[in-house]
Amino acid sequence: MIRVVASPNIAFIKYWGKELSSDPARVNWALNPSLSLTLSKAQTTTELEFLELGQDSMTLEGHSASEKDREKIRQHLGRICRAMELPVPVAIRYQSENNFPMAAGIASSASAFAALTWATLGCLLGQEEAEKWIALNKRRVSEFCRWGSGSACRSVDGPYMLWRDDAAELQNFPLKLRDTVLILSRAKKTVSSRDGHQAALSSPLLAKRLAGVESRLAQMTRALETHDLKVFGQLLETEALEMHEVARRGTPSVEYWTEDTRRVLSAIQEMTDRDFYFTLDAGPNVHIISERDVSGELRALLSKLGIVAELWEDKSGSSPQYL
Ligand code: 2P0
Repeated sequence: MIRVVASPNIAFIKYWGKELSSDPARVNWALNPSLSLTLSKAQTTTELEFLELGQDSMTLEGHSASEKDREKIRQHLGRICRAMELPVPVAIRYQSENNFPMAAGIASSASAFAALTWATLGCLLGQEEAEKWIALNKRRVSEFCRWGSGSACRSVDGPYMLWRDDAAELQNFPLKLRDTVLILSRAKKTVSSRDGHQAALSSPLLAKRLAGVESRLAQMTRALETHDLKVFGQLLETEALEMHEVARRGTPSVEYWTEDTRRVLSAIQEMTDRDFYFTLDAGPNVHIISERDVSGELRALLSKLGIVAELWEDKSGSSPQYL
């Protein structure tokens, strides 16, 4: 039995829009490069066992997995076994839990598929061999994760990951950043990321975004390398607003924000001389990226606005680990 823990990531430069390709090697192939911060406190813990007979047993968050989730897990595991040229198990026991609220606006698919990839390799090769193989084949492992969910390919290491084409690689920046999530809504996402990616393709703003995203990435990379938090923050916010505007202008229009999202963002934008900056995932919750602990200021801001919201205070993290 293999036990593994993996963390999700928050994108600074977003993956929004993927290729429509029937080539299995190009599944979840992003239209643009993306840059992310791997978290540490938010974790998915997955247990996996290959069985020689019997039937699959799969539980997610303590409940028997849905048919759709079973299919996804089976498919992902099968693809890795075939890519490794090793036999697909007759049956599996799979159990996975998150320590963060699913509706916290922290992408659970990234940590879920990173954990499943590590767990599958652990079952196939044995933990010790898997650790060695992963260390020697980081890009390949990132590619395996991508097959499950695009953003998962960035959860293979950290803190900073750059995903370009098939896989993501570690970046070295001198800053230690944290992510404080203002959980404004716990409601389930109205539009899945999958449908969001699809709708983005019809957005009249997508072409312009794609033409400019490399330049924004280069500027953000420079800002992170030179420890220029202010320039980084401005680029971070422009990027988040742009992704959501692309989504909004798609057909169908995808709106992830709530009234509280709008109010919080306006109030933050009005604050002069900030040293913390916002970004958003595909949801209404606001992620605040900063170097220092800004939870006090954020609580004061929420209270001033009369908004009741929990904070999820996270820091930077790294690669999944076997337990
Ligand atoms: C990102 N998001 O870069 C962007 C920004 C959400 C907003 O990646 O279809 O769950 O599984 O490849 O990775 C969400 O998309 O989509 C996402 P799939 P995924 O983090």
